[in-house]
Amino acid sequence: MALKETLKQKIEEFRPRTTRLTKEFGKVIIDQVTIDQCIGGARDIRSLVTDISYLDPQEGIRFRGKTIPETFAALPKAAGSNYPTVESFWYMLLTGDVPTQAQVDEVVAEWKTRQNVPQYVFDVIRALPRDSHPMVMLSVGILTMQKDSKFAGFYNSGKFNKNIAWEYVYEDACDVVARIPIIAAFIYNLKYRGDKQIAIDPTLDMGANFAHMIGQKEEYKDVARMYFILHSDHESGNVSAHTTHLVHSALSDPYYAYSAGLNGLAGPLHGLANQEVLDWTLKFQEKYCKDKEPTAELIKAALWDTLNAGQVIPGYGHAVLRKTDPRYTSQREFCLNTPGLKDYPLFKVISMIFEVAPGVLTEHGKTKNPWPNVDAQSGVIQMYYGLTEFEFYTVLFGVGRALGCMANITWDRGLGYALERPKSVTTAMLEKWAAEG
Ligand code: NMX
Ligand code: MLT
Repeated sequence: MALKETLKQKIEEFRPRTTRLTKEFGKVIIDQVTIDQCIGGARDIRSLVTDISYLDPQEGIRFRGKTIPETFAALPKAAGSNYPTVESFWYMLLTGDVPTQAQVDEVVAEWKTRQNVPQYVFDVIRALPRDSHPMVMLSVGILTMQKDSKFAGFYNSGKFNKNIAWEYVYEDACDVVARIPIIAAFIYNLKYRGDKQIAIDPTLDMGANFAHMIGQKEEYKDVARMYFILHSDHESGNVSAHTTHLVHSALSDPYYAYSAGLNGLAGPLHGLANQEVLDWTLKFQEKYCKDKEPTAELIKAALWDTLNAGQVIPGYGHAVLRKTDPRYTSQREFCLNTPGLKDYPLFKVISMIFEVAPGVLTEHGKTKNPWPNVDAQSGVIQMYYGLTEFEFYTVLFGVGRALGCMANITWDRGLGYALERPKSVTTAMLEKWAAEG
């Protein structure tokens, strides 16, 4: 059965569960809210639902119930590779099922029919100042396609019907995930390769084609597949997924929604941290290691300098995780298993930071989680393969994150989730409740 048909069956089977929960158990209390949470970024409040992925503070992410190693082991692999295609992962994120090779082939073929980015997108990106951040270019590129949104077209057709609205979100979602790597490659070539563009290779899967389109070598195909899968989803509360969900809850179409999500991903406390990690590490080498090898002592001093300047250590800490991020571990293992990368000097520095930073952050005493997150380990791999323009790293994150965000809003519409509109209170109200105990 084709992916959309399978999804239709899944959504229709699932709907009674959501309806029953709201109708029969709507008043069951699942959380309480403290003043701390109200002022402190709604941390830990259970108020979102998703079945695409779940983040356990100790264990880390599970995609559709599977840990990262289980995910990589379960999915059919790309031809000649140890890694699955992004397309097979997309099938699993949407349906919860591990696809057969034939089902993967169908998605790969379908994305090829969707990946032709309209020329006006390239024209608009080209018209931006060339020194715009690549995340601006990506966000604008996605937003520019809004005029052709199938969901918006359906909404404006006068035949809008809540029960089938998800099908139009799905159509836009598939277009977004198929096109976003093409737009990202265009931005990369425009900004960093003197606008030398490379045409799509229609024989390649998504990750491999991205590698091809940015002029990368063969080995980078697996890097792209791994990177996009690892960065895809981190349950619903993170800034990019939550923003996408929030904007789409107003029935703004997937282009409006994901462009907004990307704007959130571009923040230094979120996806931009991968760029900041490289910036921090290279500045550290420049300042402390001009004529000497990096040592744990030098790293410790640099970390304290950053903390004493009132700045955060990029790539460390997390709003939910309380252990090393398994996405960090997975990428670290990739480095350790890749001859050349294992002995790459920058990887040695990143590994040394991993040995030292948790202790320094614990002594500093502020962060609830002194362990590294995904961003502490992703940039070094890109640097090793010659993708040295680290302001581009958040774009890579954005290509991967499209998978999770698009899968989530497809299900949001499938299950008819409501407009998101939490209630605000005033400071005087908080003070009154505080006085009342
Ligand atoms: N370095 C220094 N201080 C930190 C760090 C860090 N890496 N992480 C948290 N803190 C501080 C934080 O600023 C806060 O200080 P204050 O009370 O003065 O405001 C205090 O510790 C408590 O924060 P937490 O409750 O531990 O963390 P929170 O949930 O608020 O924030 C992050 C989570 C991820 C925003 C935070 O850990 C951080 O800023 N990390 C560095 C940036 C980063 O790596 N972001 C990427 C996250 C992953 N991603 O890809 O999105
Ligand atoms: C993410 O992948 O979105 C980040 O780890 C941030 C988060 O989960 O809050």
